[in-house]
Amino acid sequence: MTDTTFAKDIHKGLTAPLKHISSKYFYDDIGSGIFQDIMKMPEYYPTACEFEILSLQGCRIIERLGFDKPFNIVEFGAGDGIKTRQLLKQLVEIGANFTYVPIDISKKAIEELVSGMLKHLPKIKINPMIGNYFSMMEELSHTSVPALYLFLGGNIGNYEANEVNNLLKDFRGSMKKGDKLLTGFDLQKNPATIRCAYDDPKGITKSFNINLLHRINRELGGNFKTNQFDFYSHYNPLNGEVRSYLISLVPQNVFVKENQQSYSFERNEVIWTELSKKYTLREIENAAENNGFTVMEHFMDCKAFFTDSLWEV
Ligand code: AVI
Repeated sequence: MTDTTFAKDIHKGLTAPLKHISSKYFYDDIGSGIFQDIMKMPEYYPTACEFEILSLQGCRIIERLGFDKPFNIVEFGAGDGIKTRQLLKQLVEIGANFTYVPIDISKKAIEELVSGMLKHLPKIKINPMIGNYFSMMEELSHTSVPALYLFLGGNIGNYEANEVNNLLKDFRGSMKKGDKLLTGFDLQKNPATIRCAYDDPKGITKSFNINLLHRINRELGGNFKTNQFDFYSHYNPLNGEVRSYLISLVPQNVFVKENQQSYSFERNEVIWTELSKKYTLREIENAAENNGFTVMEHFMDCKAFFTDSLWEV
């Protein structure tokens, strides 16, 4: 079935002066599968770092919540839930009275997450919500139950600075006094480490990007010849930004049936596909303060590559 928003965004992005496809379109079923492979790559450190934080420091995070009555743990975009499970397991062990509320736009993703979670933690209370984050948050903000909101995995790094502020302001607007937000931020580190994570020797990240073109072919009737595109990723240590691109190797025209439109590419013309921002602790603190939060604690892995930063309102 055609997704018309997708068709419109592709048209807008491929007719812009700097061609662009939003990284949110990486995650169809095939792209989500490739992302699972990325998370298993030895070069892609964020997953292992956050797993370590939640496994080894979960108790300390729980202590800092200070909730003395039943509470919700609300998670945005939980993925496969393996990392979150480390935290929930520790809550179950201490007999905490909580309900896990995973939110995702995809029914399939939620169903898989819930069955995986119940397989490992059969006694846990789960109240899954399918839909857009903000309408779900709006709904939750009307309850008097305190909440810990989780925005893990470094997803915040995929948003531009103005989008980060809008997102945090929206979170803040739906949170009650005493609610907490735990956000995963990838930290600035040796640029060579970051470069390898986003341009791996096996080309898995390249196929993650090329899948965007396959997806346009599959869903919008495009005729991209994907072997005529290369992948390029660049980390700028001065601003902490990884930016990734597809490069047209030859001058070419690509027709997209759904849009009844041909798009022309010059040789070496780029399509920008992703931002993945790496933060300093100071930048994280500024983001919190500028959007009405107070930083309680940064929970970092032993290499200080990644932080789950706990904020309160
Ligand atoms: C989902 N997101 C946090 C990943 C990241 O690290 O920015 C997506 C990704 N892109 C390339 N590798 C992984």
